[in-house]
Amino acid sequence: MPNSRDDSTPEVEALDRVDTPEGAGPTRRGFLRIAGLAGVAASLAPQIARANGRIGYHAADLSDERLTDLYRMILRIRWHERTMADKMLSDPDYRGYNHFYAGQEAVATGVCAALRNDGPFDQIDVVYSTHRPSGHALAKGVDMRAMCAENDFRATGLNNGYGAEMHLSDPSVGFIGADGMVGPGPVLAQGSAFSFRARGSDQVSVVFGGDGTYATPHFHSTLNNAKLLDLPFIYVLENNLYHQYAHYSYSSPHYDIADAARAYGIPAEVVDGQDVMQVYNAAYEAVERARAGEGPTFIEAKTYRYYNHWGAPGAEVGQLGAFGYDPLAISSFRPEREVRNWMQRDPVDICRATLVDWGVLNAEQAAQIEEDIRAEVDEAFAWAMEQPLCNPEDGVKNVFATGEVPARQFG
Ligand SMILES: Cc1ncc(C[n+]2csc(CCOP(=O)(O)OP(=O)(O)O)c2C)c(N)n1
Ligand SMILES: [Mg+2]
Repeated sequence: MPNSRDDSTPEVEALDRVDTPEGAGPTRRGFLRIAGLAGVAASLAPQIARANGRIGYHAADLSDERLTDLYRMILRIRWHERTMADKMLSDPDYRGYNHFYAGQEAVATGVCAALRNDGPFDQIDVVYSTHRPSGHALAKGVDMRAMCAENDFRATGLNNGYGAEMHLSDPSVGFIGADGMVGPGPVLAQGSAFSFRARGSDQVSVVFGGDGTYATPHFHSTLNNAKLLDLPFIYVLENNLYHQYAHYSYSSPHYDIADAARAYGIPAEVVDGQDVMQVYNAAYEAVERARAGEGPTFIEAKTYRYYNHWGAPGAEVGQLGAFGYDPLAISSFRPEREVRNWMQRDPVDICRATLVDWGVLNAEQAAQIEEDIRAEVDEAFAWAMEQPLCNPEDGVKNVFATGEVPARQFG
């Protein structure tokens, strides 16, 4: 997978638009060609991706404990996703749903590892998430038990069962929240960055967004403003190739969406989103830049989701990922071989191989850590399932203000 915007690759050529009788746009054949080439690019990439030559290899300076924490976090997200998918498929009483993040774990883990996640609210860094929030939430430090309970609408959940997956929020750890709307997230995140600047704080505001956010007006106005004001802002674009069921070439003329950020004068890096070290390296430099008052950074992580857009169609209990035709797909579907090809460059495997190669862990220790994390995830789900359900009649609570509200508009 090319890391440089200057690379002239077959993949870039594959994105060339083909004129059709309906007008300019990629043909179905073109779509399959792109998808196939993306798979080829993934399989040609080295098993342990090297750092981008333009950024430092900061992950090498992390302590063994912190490196092991990266591995733990990737596994925590992975087994949360797998367990939840299995529950959706097998437990008729389970009400939770998710846009699964499996396959993308190294992105959230690498970014959040470079942030300040502990301390008072007016000193920690903040993260604005998307409709695919569970990995971002865990990586930022949200309690897994509370999140599991929330996702099943339990009264003792993270947000008292009112929010569930697309409205998860925990400001105490700087996880401002999930966002079911595709687009506005960056505008809000930029607002936080503006307030940090106004207060003279060295906090950093991060927004995660998918490739689908490119075509929204918010993407462009945010990047323009963030650069004009040189805000402490980081846009992490997780390019998992698809928005819902359409390949991103249907809505973006760029092979690297990072090129669009460069046009706004923002330093932008394209990283291998399957390699947590590479994501961390880019995030580290972005955070340094923001804290030094040198403005925003754009990071595009090339990655892939193993499940379908939403829920668990096409998945089977005990099996990672979803294959075959997605009955929810309305426009196109992804080739099964593309899914399998990306799974060969799995973020768990890449992180484990790196840590074993660096002598941080041996294979037995790595296996034991995975076993411990699986027990932690099972325990979190078991706890959540014992929590009281919230009352339907409480549904409108916290929607309207109660008591007397003084008019403030004119004074
Ligand atoms: C304003 C708005 N339009 C449409 C949708 C429906 N929708 C939900 S997710 C999604 C695609 C998002 O794709 P991307 O940004 O690439 O994120 P990914 O799902 O790949 O993580 C769409 C169109 C929405 N949630 N909000
Ligand atoms: Mg996407």
